Amino acid sequence: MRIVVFGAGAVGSRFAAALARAGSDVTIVARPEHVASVTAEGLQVDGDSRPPARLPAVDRLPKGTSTELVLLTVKSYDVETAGTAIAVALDRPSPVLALSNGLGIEERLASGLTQGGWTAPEAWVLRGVHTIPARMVRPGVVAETGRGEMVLGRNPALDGWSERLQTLFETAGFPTRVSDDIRRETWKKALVNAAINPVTADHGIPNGRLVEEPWRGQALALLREGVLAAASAGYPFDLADAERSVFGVARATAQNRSSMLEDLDRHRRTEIDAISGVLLSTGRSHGVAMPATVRAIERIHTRERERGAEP
Ligand code: KPL
Repeated sequence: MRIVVFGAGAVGSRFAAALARAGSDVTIVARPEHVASVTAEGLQVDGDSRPPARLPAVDRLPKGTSTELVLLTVKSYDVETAGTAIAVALDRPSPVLALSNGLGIEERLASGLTQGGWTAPEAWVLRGVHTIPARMVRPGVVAETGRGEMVLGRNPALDGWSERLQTLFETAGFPTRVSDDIRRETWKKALVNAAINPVTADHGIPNGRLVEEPWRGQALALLREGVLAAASAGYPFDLADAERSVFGVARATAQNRSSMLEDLDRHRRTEIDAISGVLLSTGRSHGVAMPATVRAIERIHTRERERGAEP
């Protein structure tokens, strides 16, 4: 399958390398320094003895690009702009699988695609969520930092695509399932991110250390509030199940540094607003008190300022 991975940072590059090795014809759209290394030496997976994956890399998608699928792996705050760039560049609409962290991603993507000229963007958007971790070692080299799962939603306008993509990801080595309720899966993943990411980013610890105190207690306080907010929006979760999900992901990605911690280390803006920020505004609008979430958001914004994060 011809695939464009739009926003190939660490995670997008892990997918790109695995899909290319499994036989897909993959192009990545990435930051200029990553593009330069991949173009010169290929895309290397750290510790993999095979030669680097050779694939086209560009920092802008050229007009008239032809593809069968776009994997969207940009940061949540870039989803709308990316949608516009995709719609402007592609020679005709194709399915876009949105894999970014956070809530409200489908709406942002549809808005971007509309601004780029697509008339019925909802017909092309598929949502997926995953817990597959990766780290950018240096431009051109990505590390696989644990195990995870891909969950794909459905779109009635894209009949059979979810199963087709399930096979695609499974063949590339990623455990994948199709869900009939991707909105709920998106909330569940947001709860996991809201518990893991701010705590690991604030304290500079890998995900595995979240099982230890005092971080465990901090993550649980965020999770409890997140579960109340999700319930207020019509997505009830059992707290014990949610706890098992959070600590299951923390263990399966023990060596990984969360994307929020990596963002701070690279002086980049984090996704705190699309994760904890949306949980907070949802909870507040239903009268849920969320003091731990308020503090976590403030701490991460302070860290962003301390690191001089790009706006
Ligand atoms: O989604 C992640 C992230 O870091 O953003 C997890 C799965 C928590 C891996 O770190």
